[in-house]
Amino acid sequence: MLTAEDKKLIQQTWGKLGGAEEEIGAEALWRMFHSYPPTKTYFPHFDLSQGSDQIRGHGKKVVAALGNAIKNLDNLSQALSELSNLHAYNLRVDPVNFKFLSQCLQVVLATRLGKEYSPEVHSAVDKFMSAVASVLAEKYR
Ligand code: ZNH
Repeated sequence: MLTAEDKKLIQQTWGKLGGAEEEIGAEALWRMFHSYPPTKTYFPHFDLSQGSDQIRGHGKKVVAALGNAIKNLDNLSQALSELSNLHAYNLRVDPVNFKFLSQCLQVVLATRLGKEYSPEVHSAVDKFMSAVASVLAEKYR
C-alpha cells in the first residue's frame, strides 16, 4: 500500500523529470531489452537499436501512462483499466516482465536524480511500480 508520504514523494519525483519523459522511457526500455533479452520477443516488429524512433515513441507512451497513473494514485485500477485489458488479452505479456521494466526504470531514475533518489524515494517508486504491475496483471487468467 502506498502511504500518503509515498504518494507525495512519487509526485515530487515525477515533477523533477521536466520534459525528459521520452528519454527516460526510451532509456528504461533499452536497458530492459539488454539486461533481460527475452523481453525483446514481445517487440519483433521494433527496431531495437539504442535511441530508435520506435523505442523513443514507445518509451514516451509508457512514461505518459505512468504519469497518468500518478495523477490517479487513489484510483489506479480505473486509471489503468484499458491498459490492463490490452496487456492481458491482446499482448499477453508474462507478468514477470513488469518487474524487469520497473527495475530498469528505477536504475534510470537513480542515475538521473543521483542523491535525490533517496532510499525513501526508491521505496515509494518501487511500491508504485508494483501497484501498477498488479493492476496490469489483474485480468490474467
Ligand atoms: Zn506495455 C504497449 C504501458 C509494461 C509490452 N504498454 C503499451 C502501451 C502503453 C503501455 C501505454 C501503448 C498502448 C497503446 O498504444 O494504446 N506497459 C505499459 C506500462 C507498463 C508496461 C505502464 C509497466 C509499468 N509492456 C510492459 C512490459 C512489456 C510490455 C513489461 C513486455 C516486456 N506494451 C508491450 C507491447 C506493447 C505495449 C508489446 C505494444 C507495442 C506496439 O506498439 O506494438
